[in-house]
Amino acid sequence: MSLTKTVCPYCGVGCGVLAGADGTIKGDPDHPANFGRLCSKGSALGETIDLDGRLLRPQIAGKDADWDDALDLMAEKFSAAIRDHGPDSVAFYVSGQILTEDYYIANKLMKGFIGSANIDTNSRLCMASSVAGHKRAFGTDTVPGTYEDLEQADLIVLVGSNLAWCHPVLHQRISAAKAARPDMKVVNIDPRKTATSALADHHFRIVPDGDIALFNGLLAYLADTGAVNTRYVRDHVAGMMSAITQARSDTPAECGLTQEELAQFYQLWAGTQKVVTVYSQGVNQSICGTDKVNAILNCHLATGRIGTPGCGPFSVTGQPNAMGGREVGGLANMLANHLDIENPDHRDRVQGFWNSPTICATPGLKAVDMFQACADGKIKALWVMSTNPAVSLPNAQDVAKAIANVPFVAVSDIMARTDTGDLADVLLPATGWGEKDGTVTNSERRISRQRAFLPVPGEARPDWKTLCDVGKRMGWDAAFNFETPAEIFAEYVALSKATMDFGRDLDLSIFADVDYANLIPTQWPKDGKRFFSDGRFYHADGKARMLPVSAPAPAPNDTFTLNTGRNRDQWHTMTRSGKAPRLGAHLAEPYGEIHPDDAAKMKIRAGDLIEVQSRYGQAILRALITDRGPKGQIFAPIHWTRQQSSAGTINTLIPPVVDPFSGQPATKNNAVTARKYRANWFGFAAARTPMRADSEYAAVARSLTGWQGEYAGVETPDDWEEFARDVMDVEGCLASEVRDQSGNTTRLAFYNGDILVGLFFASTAPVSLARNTAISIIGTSTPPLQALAGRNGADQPDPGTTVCACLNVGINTLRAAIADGATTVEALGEVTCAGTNCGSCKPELASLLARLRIPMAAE
Ligand SMILES: Nc1nc2c(c(=O)[nH]1)N[C@H]1C(S)=C(S)[C@@H](COP(=O)(O)OP(=O)(O)OC[C@H]3O[C@@H](n4cnc5c(=O)[nH]c(N)nc54)[C@H](O)[C@@H]3O)O[C@H]1N2
Ligand SMILES: Nc1nc2c(c(=O)[nH]1)N[C@H]1C(S)=C(S)[C@@H](COP(=O)(O)OP(=O)(O)OC[C@H]3O[C@@H](n4cnc5c(=O)[nH]c(N)nc54)[C@H](O)[C@@H]3O)O[C@H]1N2
Ligand code: SF4
Ligand SMILES: [Mo]
Repeated sequence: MSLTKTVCPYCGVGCGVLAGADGTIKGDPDHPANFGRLCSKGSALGETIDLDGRLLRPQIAGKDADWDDALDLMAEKFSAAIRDHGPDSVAFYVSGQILTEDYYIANKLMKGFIGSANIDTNSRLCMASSVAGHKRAFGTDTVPGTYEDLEQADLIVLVGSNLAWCHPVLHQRISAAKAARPDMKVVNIDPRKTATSALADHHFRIVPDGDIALFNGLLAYLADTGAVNTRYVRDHVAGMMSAITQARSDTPAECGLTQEELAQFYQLWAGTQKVVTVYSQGVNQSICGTDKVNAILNCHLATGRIGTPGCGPFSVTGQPNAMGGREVGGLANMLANHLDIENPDHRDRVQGFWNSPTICATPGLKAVDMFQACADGKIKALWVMSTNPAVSLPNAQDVAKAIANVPFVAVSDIMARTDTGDLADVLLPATGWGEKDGTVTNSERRISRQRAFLPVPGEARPDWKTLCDVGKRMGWDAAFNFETPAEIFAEYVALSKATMDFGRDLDLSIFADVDYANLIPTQWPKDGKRFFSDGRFYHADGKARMLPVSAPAPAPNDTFTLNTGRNRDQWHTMTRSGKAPRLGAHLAEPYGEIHPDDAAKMKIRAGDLIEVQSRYGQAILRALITDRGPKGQIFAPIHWTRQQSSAGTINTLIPPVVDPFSGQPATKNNAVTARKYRANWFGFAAARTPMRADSEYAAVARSLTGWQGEYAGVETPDDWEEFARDVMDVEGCLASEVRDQSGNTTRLAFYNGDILVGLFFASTAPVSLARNTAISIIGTSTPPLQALAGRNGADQPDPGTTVCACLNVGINTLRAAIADGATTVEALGEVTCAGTNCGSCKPELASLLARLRIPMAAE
């Protein structure tokens, strides 16, 4: 079958994918981001394109509706709000996961026609501090790095980045480069030891938000040891002395590294010309995120380590089109094509080009403020597109209430049920990945085509089309009269040409007259052109700026710090990755990583639950006792929503506190309290059909044979069979039950004929059961006694929690292989197949080996 060239819809690496309508997914060997590689999420894309759970028709007030009615209602409600309350009474909240063409239209409609800048994006939660830091230092939001720099560097410093899980193909490229050039050094700066630390020569356990103290210390060291490139600074940089003076007033040791570690890091950095500093959410998502960015940029500018191969700061973008959104002006404080809202010449030019009746003159509401305005009743009509703010914004519980408080809410999504969609007056079905066409820009400014390879399901429509249809119905026919994404792209490129004389970095002229259908992945401004190689920046004097920044006073916290982030195999709020059973199997529940000493103090044992609280809300999480993180810190993933869990939405705990320059929320370092959740019962269920996450603690997930669920509570249900029937769909099925004599455990098996369709285990202690075995016998005719013993017919060993998601290899299988003598990741792969497909689990295989490997006689 013929395969279509497209790009992966997940992370900002932007890997090329060859995809077929039958679900075939392969890495595109010709794509310069991945040269054929894919990670576990990319490899499992074929499992997420089914129509299960999709929104296939518009809905008004929860009922199926015609597109015409939905669009008329949209135009009517938005127009009425603007007429009665002014343009700033409406808002769009969009996403780094829409295409550039969607983004361009949303921005044009809001900024040029409605005349407000109240359009912001989830990139505010993601990249805003990098944008602000770049603008302060370079005069524009340029990401100068390329992926090849990562392979050419002699030192890569990964700051606040779990690249192994979050940008796995870049991680693979770095590990391949390091294997080929063992002298290459990698340093990882993160309060936690992560899968990424395994690749690093040094993991430096920084205290939360210690980054400015660390990099200011580095700047002072560079100045003190004569490592500053004085010629470069004289010609190309302003502000160095004040930055150094400020840096000297900080105490590096406050960052948590020992004097030896500081000396090691500073010597390595100062002594290596080719340094790339990669940074991500541990830097951006902070109360001082913008200053952290500038603390890093200061060191690169002071040494002239920017604009040459193998050198430079590199903010890696999270979402597939985070970069495209920045380019088209998706943020509330930017205008299209890297132009400035505050600059009247820029505004006039864009307005003239759009031939629009108006143009916003001041920045609009940034995400957190936008939802506060919703809560305050200032927003009368809101359109959310391709993002799930009721889960992903801080203080998520109140954000959900704020959305519910808006008189008219429209949500464009591909899924029928999301926590945000559940609050909408109108649901607008969007075509998803594989069904839609357009462009995205990856972390290295490479624009690639997403191409459709699937039929459009139901009545779904591309987001750009829905936006145009609403624009036309609001009275702006000519401006939104687009028939194809190619026409929109052409206008976007033309706008870049029409504004080139402003001398901005964003130059799309190579895309003029491009063959859109056959566009090959291309970097702007031009493949091979390097930004800042001539030492020219975008401030009026052509120089870059070093900024004086100072470390925040260490926040006294005698309770716990809550750190949040990502899992290897899930994507954000799981609306897509949650569909793939083998991805769900990696970590199937909302969990909190807690240090063994803290757990011991709180009498928490493996399998127990912890209750985490802040003044904003609470969550209940499975305790994952590990010394990966420091004492006093709990790390929890961001993925669980109210759809799959009853108490796992982590943002209910996070305060809506933001960086003062970027407005980006600080979601990595917040004070919480924690204690053991005193559950009186625990339950586990496996079934063929979906389950309900319904009890004080509950989490459901796809399994290889259907669904699985974990339950717990304080109040013990009176009747276990009734409870099990309530959370599982086993109507009309017969139940077999086993209780132990003490009454502490109850086991129920449900049969449809002789087919086992559901299993439920309840206990007064955490259910200790080989989950994978229970799951594996669902749908078989395993007889009741065996089924209730949690064993399969053949008495096969339990493979344990999945480590390799692609080939479904469990931890017990790996342990056995190590016990049998496997000593390398390759050997494990040969024996068990683990890690031999996408390779995303290799860091975990390596750390498992490090822990369990039998020492050789010579060691
Ligand atoms: N598997 C997977 N991959 C993804 C995503 C996903 O959902 N799942 N999402 C994508 C998106 S949108 C994004 S933005 C990226 C995010 O990619 P990353 O930023 O790499 O991921 P996170 O897990 O959010 O956070 C990274 C690390 O920051 C550390 N950290 C916390 N506080 C500090 C601090 O004060 N200083 C330092 N130095 N480090 C700190 C955390 O311990 C964590 O390990 O991932 C992208 N890739
Ligand atoms: N505490 C904490 N909070 C965080 C973070 C953190 O590290 N810690 N990270 C933040 C970051 S970096 C990010 S990027 C955000 C991510 O958070 P969100 O953007 O809220 O998460 P997603 O699940 O990616 O939401 C995307 C939605 O778009 C839908 N969708 C998919 N494709 C399409 C399409 O083509 N069209 C339309 N209309 N809809 C589509 C999906 O079904 C889904 O509902 O979370 C942020 N929140
Ligand atoms: S690294 Fe993985 S998730 Fe990111 S673009 Fe590549 S295949 Fe997709
Ligand atoms: Mo992100």
